[in-house]
Amino acid sequence: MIPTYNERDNLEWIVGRVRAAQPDAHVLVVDDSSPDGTGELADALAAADPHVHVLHRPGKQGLGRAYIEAMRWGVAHGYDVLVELDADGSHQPEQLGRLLEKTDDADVVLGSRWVPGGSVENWPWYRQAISRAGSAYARVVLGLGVRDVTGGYRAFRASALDALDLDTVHSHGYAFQVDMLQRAVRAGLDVVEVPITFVERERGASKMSLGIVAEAMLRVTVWSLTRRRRS
Ligand SMILES: Nc1nc2c(ncn2[C@@H]2O[C@H](COP(=O)(O)OP(=O)(O)OP(=O)(O)O)[C@@H](O)[C@H]2O)c(=O)[nH]1
Ligand SMILES: [Mg+2]
Repeated sequence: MIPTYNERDNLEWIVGRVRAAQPDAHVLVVDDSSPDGTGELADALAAADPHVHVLHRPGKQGLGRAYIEAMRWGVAHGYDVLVELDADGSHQPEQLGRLLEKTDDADVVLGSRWVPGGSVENWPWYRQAISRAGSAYARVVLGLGVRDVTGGYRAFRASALDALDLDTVHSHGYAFQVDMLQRAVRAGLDVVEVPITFVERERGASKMSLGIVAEAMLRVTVWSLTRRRRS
């Protein structure tokens, strides 16, 4: 599942890399009516390759909504494993095999920057510090026992998605990744991390914003308080 918003310069490159790395896998592009024509390019790729599929959404509604729709589509079409992958090259398709291997004995496999062997390329020290600190905060206050809490390179066994109650997921950016993870942990699913090398985007504009970071911090804090009140 590759969510896209204005990724025309990256799409063909990333889809080609997934197809080369995992020839049996199918690709689902989920485009939110990108003004730059990413959706039309995705249609052209799908027309030329039966392993490529496209969902068009009416407007930019955030990463979380796009992934939920993609997951429902994947379950409805009978796929066994559903993988989240950014379009900008940060998640290397050549490392997809590492995640897929582990889905034999885990329900959720996290591509992790912050376990031994994992790393980030081309991030300034302060961005690494913010990401590590954000993960540490969410890990501690939510009791998650996982190093990379906000990462977006993840594989889910389709059979495990029921336990996550997708209907009630309302978070969008990094908060979406934290939300899915805490649901998996609370449901008692097997969650494992595998090291990945995350590469900062080279082309196209970032959709990361202060709002996305604020949403994540606020939601994590609220979740931690409700969790404490319950226990
Ligand atoms: N469909 C859809 N895709 C989105 C939306 N927002 C972001 N994306 C896609 O989600 C992926 C991750 O977004 P990025 O902008 O790379 O966010 P990021 O990785 O936190 O930020 P950078 O490190 O600056 O790249 C990319 O493939 C985006 O095109 C959205 O609202 N809808
Ligand atoms: Mg990115």
